[in-house]
Amino acid sequence: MTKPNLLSGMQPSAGSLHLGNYLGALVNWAAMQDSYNAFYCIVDLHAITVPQDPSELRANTRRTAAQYLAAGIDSDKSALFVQSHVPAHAQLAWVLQCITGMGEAGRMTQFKDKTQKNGQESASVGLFTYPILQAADILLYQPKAVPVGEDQRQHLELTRDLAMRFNSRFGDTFVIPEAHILKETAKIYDLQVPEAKMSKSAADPKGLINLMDENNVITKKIKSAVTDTEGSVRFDRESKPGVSNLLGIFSLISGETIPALEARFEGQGYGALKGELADALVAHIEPIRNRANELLTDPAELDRLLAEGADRANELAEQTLAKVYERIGFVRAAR
Ligand code: ATP
Ligand code: LTN
Repeated sequence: MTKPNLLSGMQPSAGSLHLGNYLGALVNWAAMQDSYNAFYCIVDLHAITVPQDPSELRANTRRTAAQYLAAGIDSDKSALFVQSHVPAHAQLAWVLQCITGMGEAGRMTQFKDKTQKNGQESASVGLFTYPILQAADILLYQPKAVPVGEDQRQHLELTRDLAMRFNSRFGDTFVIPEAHILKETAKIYDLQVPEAKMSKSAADPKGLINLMDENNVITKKIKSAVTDTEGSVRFDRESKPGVSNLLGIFSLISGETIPALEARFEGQGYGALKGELADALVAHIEPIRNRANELLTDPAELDRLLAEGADRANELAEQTLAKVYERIGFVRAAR
């Protein structure tokens, strides 16, 4: 039996992925690649919807690829590729923009959130059409599943709406994808502001554990994580967000359940919990960081893997785009 397709992506918008990206997305991506024909994309076209430094963007694209691979994405099983290497993304995005209503696009909350600080006047048109490019990313690969975080639910709904609209106007073309939203435990919170999700755009870098952080930095950040004054290690998201976040991270890293961890640390202070968690994280992250750094010493080999991934992606993407062009009424170029 052929495996169903799957697609997901992340922006190369920082030099390192953080523990939220890793536990919330990447671990799951690695686990799903056996049962799906998976396409994992580094969405550099999306990254330029906000100002980017060219040399940093280039470096961050390779660094993101290295971290995907180091965290277990297997380039033999899955197609790992850079979005700008597959021209069909921008081409399909144009077609989809022409069947999207202004009002519909204007309801996307991510655009509203991201323009809140500086106002919509200074935002790029690309930031406004971001979700339509994301719909193109997805629909080109005819995926059944799209594993994303809860924050992406609205973009997936738009993708489904556009796919159904195209299919009903022009004939069956796209598979209608399902969002595969990760379970609640995989939401990792900021270590300094444990009510907010861990995010690349956090104000204080001490709130994030990065996959590329050195061991002593990881330990220091865990030891200075915000807790509370009660002193007992127990899970209660409402009244003990800091300790609950540490327990959640510990459980995902070690595979132990939260009740088992609560029992283990009963009668001990937060120092013991933080000490053991820091050691567990260092042991888990160090080999990933080392492997990523090793891959980054040979950018030519990394680029070769990405080119291979792009070949696989282009093959399917071009088929889908050709069907779309045919259905919409474009004359095929004579060869
Ligand atoms: P930014 O803060 O710059 O918007 P981000 O750190 O939130 O970025 P994205 O690149 O938007 O990361 O997300 C990549 C993937 O990681 C998405 O699937 C997203 O749902 C997941 N993710 C991001 N942050 C977390 C988190 N704190 N916990 C769990 N999953 C997360
Ligand atoms: N907006 C997404 C990144 C993204 C994506 C995609 C995710 C761009 N294209 C296609 C899944 C499928 C985010 O996670 N911030």
